[in-house]
Amino acid sequence: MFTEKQLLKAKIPGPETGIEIRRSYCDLCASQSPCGVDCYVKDGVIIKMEGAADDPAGRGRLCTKGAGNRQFLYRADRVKTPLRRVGERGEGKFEPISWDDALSEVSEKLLKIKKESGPEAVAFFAGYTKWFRPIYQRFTHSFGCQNYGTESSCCFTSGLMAWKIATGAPSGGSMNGAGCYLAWPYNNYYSKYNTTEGARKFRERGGKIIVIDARRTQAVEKLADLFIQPRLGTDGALALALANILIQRGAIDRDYIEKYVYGFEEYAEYCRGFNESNLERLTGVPWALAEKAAEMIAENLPVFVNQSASPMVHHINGMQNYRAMMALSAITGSFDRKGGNCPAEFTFGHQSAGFSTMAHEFIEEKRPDSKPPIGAERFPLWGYLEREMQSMDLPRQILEGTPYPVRAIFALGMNMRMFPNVQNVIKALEKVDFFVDTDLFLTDTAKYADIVLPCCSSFERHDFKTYGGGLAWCPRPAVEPLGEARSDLDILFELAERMDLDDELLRGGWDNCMRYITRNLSISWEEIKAAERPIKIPDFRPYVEREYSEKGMKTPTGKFELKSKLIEDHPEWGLDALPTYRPPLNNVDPGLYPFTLCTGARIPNAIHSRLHDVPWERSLRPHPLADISLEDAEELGVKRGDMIEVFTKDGCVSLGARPTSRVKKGEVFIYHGDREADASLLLDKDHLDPYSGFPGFRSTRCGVRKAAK
Ligand SMILES: Nc1nc2c(c(=O)[nH]1)N[C@H]1C(S)=C(S)[C@@H](COP(=O)(O)OP(=O)(O)OC[C@H]3O[C@@H](n4cnc5c(=O)[nH]c(N)nc54)[C@H](O)[C@@H]3O)O[C@H]1N2
Ligand SMILES: Nc1nc2c(c(=O)[nH]1)N[C@H]1C(S)=C(S)[C@@H](COP(=O)(O)OP(=O)(O)OC[C@H]3O[C@@H](n4cnc5c(=O)[nH]c(N)nc54)[C@H](O)[C@@H]3O)O[C@H]1N2
Ligand SMILES: [Mo]
Repeated sequence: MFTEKQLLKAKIPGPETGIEIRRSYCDLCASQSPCGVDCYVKDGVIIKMEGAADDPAGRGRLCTKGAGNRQFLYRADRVKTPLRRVGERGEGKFEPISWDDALSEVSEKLLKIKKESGPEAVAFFAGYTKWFRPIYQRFTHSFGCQNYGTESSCCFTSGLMAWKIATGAPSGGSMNGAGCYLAWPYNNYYSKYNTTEGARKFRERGGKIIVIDARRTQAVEKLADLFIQPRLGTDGALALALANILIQRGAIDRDYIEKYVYGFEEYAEYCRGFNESNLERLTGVPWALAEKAAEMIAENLPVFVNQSASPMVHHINGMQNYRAMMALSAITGSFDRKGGNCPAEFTFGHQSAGFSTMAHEFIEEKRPDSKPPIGAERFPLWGYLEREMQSMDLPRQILEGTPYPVRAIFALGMNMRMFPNVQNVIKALEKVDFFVDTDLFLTDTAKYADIVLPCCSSFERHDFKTYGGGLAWCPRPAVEPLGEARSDLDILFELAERMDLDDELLRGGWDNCMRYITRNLSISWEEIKAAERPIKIPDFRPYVEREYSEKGMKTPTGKFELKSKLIEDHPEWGLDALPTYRPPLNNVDPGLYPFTLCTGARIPNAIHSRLHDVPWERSLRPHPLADISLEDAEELGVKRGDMIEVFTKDGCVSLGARPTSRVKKGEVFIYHGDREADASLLLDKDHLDPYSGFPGFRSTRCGVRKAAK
C-alpha cells in the first residue's frame, strides 16, 4: 500500500489525495477542434495535465506547445484585475480598477464616439483566439457597424476565398481514399502535430506523398516520396507548369471537365506559358522534377491537395498561387469525390463538422445597413466575399482617415506584431481616441490601451466545439478564473447590457445565444451541454460524392471556375479572372537586398507572440535564430550562433545565425513573434496581395550581414 504522501507525490487521483480529473481542452493552436486535456485538479488548482486518451482530435497526445499549458495558465504575470492606463501609451503604467468602473468607461466612451462619428468609427478586432467569434461578430453588428475583423485577415481566408470563387464553398475532405497527397507545403510535425499520424498511415497504405516546401523539413524526411523545393512564393508558376504537363499528356479527366468545369480552354492556353523554357528560371525547380511530380499525380488519382492556412498565401501573389494549385484538383477530376478535396459547409466558426447550425443566420440577422467595412474599398474581392473588415487596412485607415475616420479599437487579444510593419501599427495605436484590449497578459500591445480587461484561458471557461464526423462538445471550466479574470463572452454580454444594445439574444447571455444557434438540430442545447465528452449529433450527414457538382455549384456558372466569372464581371477591380502568375518580391534594389526573407515558418515551441515567456518552451530555443544556407554562411563568414543582422528598407533585427542544409541559398527564415528580433519591423506595410489583402510575410527582399561585435 502507498502512503498518502506517496500518492500525492505521484499525483494519483482519488478520495485519499483529493485529486480529481476534469476534462478540458488546449486552445493554443487548433482552436476550432482542439486537443482534449485531462486536468488533475487539487484544491482548485491544476497540478498536472495530460492529453485525454479518448479525445477525437488529440487522441491522448499533447504537442510541445500543449505540454507547456500549465506554465502558460499560471504565469505569474497574468493580469488579474481590469487596468486603466495612467502613463503614456506604450509606457506600461496602469492602475487596477473595478470591473464596474472599467465596463462603465468602455461603454460610455464607445457610445460617445458612436454618437459623434457614427458606429463605423469603432473597429472591433480579435487576434488569434477564435472560440467567441460568431457571437463577437453579431455583437459588432448590433453595435451598428460591420467593422468586425480578426487575425483571419492574414490567415486561412485567402485560401478560403480561392475555394469560394472556384466552387462557391469551403473545401473539406481528407486523404482517406486519395492516391496522392500533394503536401503543398506541409510541415505539421511543427504546426499541427496531431494530424501527422494520419499522413504516416496514408503512406503505409501505399499512398504517395509529394512535399513541395521551400525548405527540406521533417515532413520531407519522414513522409516524402518526392520532394520539390521551389523558391519562396513561386508556387503558382510551378502549379501552372504541372497543369501544363498533365494537359499535354492527356492525363486529365475530360469527362469531369466537360460537365463541371468552366474556363478550361483559356486556362489550358495560359498554362502553356509555363514550360521547359522558363520553369527553372521562374521557380528554381528543374523541369524533369516537375515531370516526375506530374507523373506521380497522374498515376495515383485522386489527388488530395493540402489546404495550408498560411505559407502558400503569405505572398502578394498568394491567392493566385493558391488558385493555380487548386485547379489541379479540378482538371484531374479529383474534386468532389472521396479522396479528393470536397465541398464542405462551416458548422460553427470555420469548422466543418458535417452538420449545420444557425451560426450564419445568427450573425446575419443583425447585420446593419452601415458603411462598408474597413478595407472593403482597397480590397474589393475581400469586401465582396467576406463582408468583414480586412484588418490589414486598419492601421492605414486610422492614420489617413479615408474613406471614413476610425477613432476607437475594441480588441480581444490584439498583437501588434501580427501585422506587417509594427512601426506603423504603433502610430495608429497612438492616434486613436480610445483603445481597449482584452488579454491574459499585459502584452506590449496592451500597454498602448486605455483600458485592459483580464480574460481567462480555455481551462477557466465554457465553450462550444465541433469536430469532423459530426461531433459536438461543450467543455466546462476545470478551475475558477484566476483573480478577477472573466471569459471574453461574459465581457461582451455585459457590455451589450450596459450599452443597451437592441439585441435580446446577446443580452440573454451564452445559453440564449447557443440555444438559437443549435435550434435547427434534433438534439437540444441542454443535451449537448450535459455531455461530458464530445457526442455525435444525430443531424450529421455523411458526404455524398459528386452531389454538389451535379446539383450545380454555388458559383455564377454553377461549375468549378478555373476562370472566375465573378472577377470577369467586375473589371473595375483590376484583377485577373484566370489564376495568373506574377513574381512575389517587392520592388526594391536587389543589389542592396539580395536575399529573400521568409518570416513565420512555424517552430515547435512558440505560437506567434505566445509561449516565449513560458520557461519550458523558452528553454528549447532561448534566443531568436535565423536559418540560412551553408553556402551563404560561408560567404558571410558566420558560424552557428554568431550574431547576424537581417535588414530591409523598413528595419533591421539582430539574431543568431543557424546555418543549415535545409534552406536554399539566397533565402533566410526567421520566426515572427519574438520581441527581441521582431520580424514585423522588417516588413513593408503595403506589400499586400491585391486579391485578398494578405501580406507578403514570406517573400520580402532583405540583406544579411555579420553583426559587429
Ligand atoms: N511575420 C509574420 N506575421 C504573421 C504570420 C507569419 O507567419 N509571419 N502569421 C500570421 C498568422 S497565420 C496568424 S494566425 C497570426 C497570429 O495572430 P496573433 O493574434 O498574433 O496570435 P497570438 O500572438 O497567438 O495571440 C494574440 C494575443 O491573444 C491573446 N489571447 C490568448 N488567448 C486569449 C483569449 O482567450 N482571449 C483573449 N482576449 N486573448 C487571448 C494572447 O495572449 C496574445 O496576446 O499572425 C500572423 N502574422
Ligand atoms: N508550433 C506552432 N504551431 C502552429 C503555429 C505556431 O505559431 N506554432 N501557428 C498556427 C497557425 S496560425 C497556422 S496558420 C499554421 C500554419 O501551419 P503550416 O501551414 O504548417 O505553416 P508553416 O509551418 O508556417 O509552413 C509550412 C512550410 O511551408 C514552407 N514555406 C514557407 N513559405 C513557402 C513558400 O512560399 N512556398 C512553399 N512551397 N513552401 C513555403 C515552410 O518552409 C514550412 O516548412 O500553424 C499553426 N500551428
Ligand atoms: Mo494562422
